[in-house]
Amino acid sequence: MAHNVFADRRTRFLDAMEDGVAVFKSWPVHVRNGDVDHPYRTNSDLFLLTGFDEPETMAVLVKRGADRKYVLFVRPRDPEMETWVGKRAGTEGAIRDFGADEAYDSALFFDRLPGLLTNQPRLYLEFGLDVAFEGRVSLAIEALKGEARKGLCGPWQIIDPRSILWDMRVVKSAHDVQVIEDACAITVAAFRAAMQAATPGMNEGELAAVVEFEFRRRGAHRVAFETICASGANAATLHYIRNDATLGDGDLVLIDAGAERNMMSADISRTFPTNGRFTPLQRRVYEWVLKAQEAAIAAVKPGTTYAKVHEAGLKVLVEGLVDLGALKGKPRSLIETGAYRPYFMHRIGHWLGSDVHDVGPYFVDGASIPLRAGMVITIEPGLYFADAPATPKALRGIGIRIEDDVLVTDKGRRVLTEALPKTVDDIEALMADRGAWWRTVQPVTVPAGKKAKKSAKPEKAGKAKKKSS
Ligand SMILES: [Mn+2]
Repeated sequence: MAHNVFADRRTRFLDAMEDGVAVFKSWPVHVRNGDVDHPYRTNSDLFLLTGFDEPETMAVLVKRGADRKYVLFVRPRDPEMETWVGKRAGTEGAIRDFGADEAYDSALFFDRLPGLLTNQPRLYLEFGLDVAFEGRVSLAIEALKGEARKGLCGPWQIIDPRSILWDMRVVKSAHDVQVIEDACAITVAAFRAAMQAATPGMNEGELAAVVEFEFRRRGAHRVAFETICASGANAATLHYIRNDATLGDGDLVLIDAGAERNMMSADISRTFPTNGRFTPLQRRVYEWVLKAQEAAIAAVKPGTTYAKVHEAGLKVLVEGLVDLGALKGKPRSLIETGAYRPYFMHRIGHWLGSDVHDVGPYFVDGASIPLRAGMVITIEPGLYFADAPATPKALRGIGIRIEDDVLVTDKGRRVLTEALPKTVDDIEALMADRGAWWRTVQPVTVPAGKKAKKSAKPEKAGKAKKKSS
């Protein structure tokens, strides 16, 4: 069933492309240090069209009228390497499990490329990503043109397939939405845990680890992005990932995190008091951000624009800044002059999907694009008061962002992350039994009985050995 999803996407892509050849390449493995690599994650476009997540992969789609072909170039089976780093699909697996019409060893890609490109009118290739690879491909095309007297020619046009894929990806299928909802459910559970685990004196990194612990045991394959866990004034750094300060009593902590599952992301932010109770001033600031978020979410519906959603949130934030004494003047002119920017310096949100900041246009010909059912957008207003001389004294060290993931529906919107508390009262209620998470944490993904039996065997064998020696 799962593979039909990828076959469907290939069909949609092939329907949209003109006659020619499309080549997609996996990302390279990146060295971290010495012989340690960064965790591997392949190119989202390649994955969405193939479901194949191994490195050193090229996917080729060929179209000539109704004639279509799907070729995968993959790492060959290698028993020794597989012993060290895990199973490979190999060429047989690429055909049997991933639906390729033909499959070859990836080392043969440049041998086979001229044959694939010969007399094709155009090549679809993502460029600007791997210039060495793209350079070799263009040399292969040039070499074919040198064979013109033999009747061979390479494609005259190179088109970036993202011209098709961005449109395909920005409107989610029912299946895409379901996978995003899985990632959202995991992320909601992790944030609940963090709220119930937080206590002053903890380290930001420890709290971030609670979030990521919940991600993994609930089925996330990785984080969608580095977890941000920023207490006090650290929250004024939008993408703070040092996560090494101590949570101060009376401080707020801002967590912005998302699980990735089956190559789809969630992205949530919540800000809450480390000790479970907002101060009156924190509550005031928080409720302005929440009001702005609610206004922006309420603006989400088909036919409206991204810009209008942004403006709906911005208007409330600026009213808040005036109410809080951070700005003086009429909200309208403060928006026109951009006077609010020291306290709110980003946009209201972004597309969400396989990439956390998902692909897809926001503007076409300078005009903000209309929202369509199936789009998923994050709504994440914030107010940030850095610990700086220009910031009103009382507000310094307060940084608040509230972020939810919102699906545009036929009639309006559905907040995919609405199960997570976000009013002051609901957060305080959830945190009332401070540190409860540490006392109640139980395994959720491992069926305890089965696993315990297995691991008991070698233990017994070990004991027996000890006795006999
Ligand atoms: Mn976000």
